[in-house]
Amino acid sequence: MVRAMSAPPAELTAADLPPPAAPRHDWTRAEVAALFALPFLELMFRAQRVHRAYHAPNSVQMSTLLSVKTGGCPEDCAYCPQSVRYDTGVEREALMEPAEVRECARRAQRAGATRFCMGAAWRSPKPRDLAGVAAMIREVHALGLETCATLGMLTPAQALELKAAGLDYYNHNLDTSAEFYGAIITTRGYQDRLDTLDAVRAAGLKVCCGGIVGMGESVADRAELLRTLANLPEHPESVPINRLVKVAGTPLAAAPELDPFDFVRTCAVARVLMPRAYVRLSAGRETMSDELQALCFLAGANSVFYGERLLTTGNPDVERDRQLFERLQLTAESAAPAASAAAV
Ligand code: SAM
Ligand code: DTB
Ligand code: SF4
Repeated sequence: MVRAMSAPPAELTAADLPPPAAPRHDWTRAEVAALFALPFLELMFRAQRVHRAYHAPNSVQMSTLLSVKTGGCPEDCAYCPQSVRYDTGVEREALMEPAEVRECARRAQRAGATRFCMGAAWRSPKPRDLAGVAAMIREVHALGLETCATLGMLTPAQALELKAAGLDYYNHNLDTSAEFYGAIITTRGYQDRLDTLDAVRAAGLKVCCGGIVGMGESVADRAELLRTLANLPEHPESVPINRLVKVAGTPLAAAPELDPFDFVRTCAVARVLMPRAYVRLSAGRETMSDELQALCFLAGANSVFYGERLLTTGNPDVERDRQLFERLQLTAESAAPAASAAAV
């Protein structure tokens, strides 16, 4: 006899699963190494379990990036097309005007983005530059978008000035482990990055901080990057995981090919270590297959950069993302109530 079966729930939620462990800030090297060493499917299961306890399982947050000051950066980050030291064909441009930025933000909002991130190729902003960016932030904030900026190192006073202008998030990546950092950047140290993160937190800004995979780092370096982030006094609200975009002219243009599953593993471990964070599938999506992106979402990535451009390199166009989301039945996270209240 065939037994009648009730329809399975559309989504397994926290209520269907054992309670997850609470977020921790005391991860050991051995524990994080053990996560990376798990069989792939086991790691994916654990990441998915954490993901469902803390997040809507089929929803993705969308941020749009704009380079508001391009090229000519004095720093020597080996991956970056905007460093003045490498011949990459990126032209140096002046800081954009607030009205121009406002138009770009409005377009991003109409296309469905809920956060707008302004990036500048600076080591750190000069006082006049900061006033210019503060004016942009006021414009974007007034549209009802969440605001994010990435401008290099900040002093505590600069972080407060940005907060007062209406900044919600500050992006400042650790990029890799403290041990490997010197092989990628020599013009600043890991402690400089940590000091800026402290200043950002102290100003009451939300922290967006992650790194890059595929620069020739070891699995132990990836584990140390994520452990450092997870052991901060508070987890970053947003953790961008970038796959290196190999740009001709940069020292990393010929970096060894990364196994795509190792990228997925990095997303999954980030999800397990920082349950509440939005893990952003960041740079490198343009050359990823839809299947690889789907695996990243399964691993707990729940945010993307949305729109044709990152800062100076390409990103999937809006139509390709629309189709991908439709095929995976993913929905775009809507704006936070306070943000969506403002007129578009
Ligand atoms: N100049 C500021 C800074 O370095 O903090 C802000 C802009 S910088 C371009 C922001 C981040 O972009 C870097 O920390 C790095 O993680 C990422 N990035 C830059 N070039 C990249 C590339 N070729 N591939 C992947 N990520 C990249
Ligand atoms: C982040 O982690 N990735 C974004 C954003 N934060 C600022 C930048 C990616 C840049 C990729 C290379 C480029 O387009 O210049
Ligand atoms: Fe400059 Fe930022 Fe690029 Fe480094 S990553 S060279 S600091 S723009």
